[in-house]
Amino acid sequence: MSTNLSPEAKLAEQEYNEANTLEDKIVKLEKFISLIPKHKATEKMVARLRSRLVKFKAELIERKQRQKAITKGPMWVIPKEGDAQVVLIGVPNAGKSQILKELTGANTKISSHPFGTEKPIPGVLDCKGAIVQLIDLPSVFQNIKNESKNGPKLFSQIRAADLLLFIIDLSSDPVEQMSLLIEELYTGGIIVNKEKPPIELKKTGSGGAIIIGEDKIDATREEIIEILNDQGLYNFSLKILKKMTLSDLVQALDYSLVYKNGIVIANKGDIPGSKENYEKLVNTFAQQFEIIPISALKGENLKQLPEQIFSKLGLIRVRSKEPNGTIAEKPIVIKKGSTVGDVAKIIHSRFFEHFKNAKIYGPSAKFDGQSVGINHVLQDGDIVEIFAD
Ligand SMILES: Nc1nc2c(ncn2[C@@H]2O[C@H](COP(=O)(O)OP(=O)(O)OP(=O)(O)O)[C@@H](O)[C@H]2O)c(=O)[nH]1
Ligand SMILES: [Mg+2]
Repeated sequence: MSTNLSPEAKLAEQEYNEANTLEDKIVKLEKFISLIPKHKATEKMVARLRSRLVKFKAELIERKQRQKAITKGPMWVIPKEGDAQVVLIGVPNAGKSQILKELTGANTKISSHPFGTEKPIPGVLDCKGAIVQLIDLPSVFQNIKNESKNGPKLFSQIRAADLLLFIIDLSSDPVEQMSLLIEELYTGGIIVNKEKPPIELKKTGSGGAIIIGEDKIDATREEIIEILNDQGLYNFSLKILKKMTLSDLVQALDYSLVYKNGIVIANKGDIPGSKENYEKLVNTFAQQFEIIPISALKGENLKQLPEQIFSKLGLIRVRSKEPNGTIAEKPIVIKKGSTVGDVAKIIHSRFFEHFKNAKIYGPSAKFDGQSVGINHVLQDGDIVEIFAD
């Protein structure tokens, strides 16, 4: 395997082969993989090694979960409250705490020194009645996974979030910051604004390997089978749904990965030179991310931020109208695509079980008071009046 590798990579390979604990194997294998030059000739070898890494990590997670059931540590990660949880991610001094304070009034420490925030601090954002929990986080820095004792907890907090806000400091290189944040999150198993490579995998009791869509992947049948065998799968049916590489397949099999949505908030727009940095950021990342320029310090562009955040959460706000004509003050917050039936269930099971019809006022109604059935799809801002027997 080690032909054409640099002396450092060969040494790393040897160290990996000699590692005998699971943790050590993971660290050494990650290092070895990072030292292999990435090009066409090494692609399959890297995919194979990554697939082994996936297996080791799955074993480690399982072991940790068993341990966690026995020992419970002190609370650091903030449990979700309200309708959604959103986290602020950025390098030291980017302005995360300042943003939390301006948007929610929460009491968090703002400091001109880096590493001012030491643990997550929550604030509450009222998005036209929807309650969004906004969380200020300690900063992310290079190799945080291994260099910070809080790294794993920080990753847990981010993994639980419904939306990630990347706070970028426009007074320094924004592309470097974004690249670092994306890379560091990846080491914590977090992938941002990307779709999981689509496959369908079923374990079968016998019959060996059935592969459908083999032509969509740039690899031989044997190479695909090897990867699945690495995961302990010998009898399976695998359907590959889109064009992908062997590395994509390994990623799709890695159940430790989470896929998150994120937007970029480009902060410190008041500083001279920030405009050039903003343009640089847009040129490199506008395809993958929505980018919103602000100045937290000067309060520029902050007013519409709660609505911009809410619109990325994939939720809608619906208010119910009672028989006496009063409209509920607090909206019901549900997933986009929800129906009148979903709302009926939330209000009272009786409304769902004995549903007759509903009247709709607002964006999804053709006209105010339109009568609709149980499967009518609602939109943000709708008012619903449900009639039941
Ligand atoms: N000029 C300018 N300064 C800002 C802005 N936002 C924040 N700052 C300043 O930048 C410094 C760092 O702000 P914080 O909010 O503490 O940064 P942080 O991202 O929370 O930093 P850590 O918690 O250390 O990771 C403070 O001195 C803030 O006053 C802004 O929009 N413009
Ligand atoms: Mg802070």
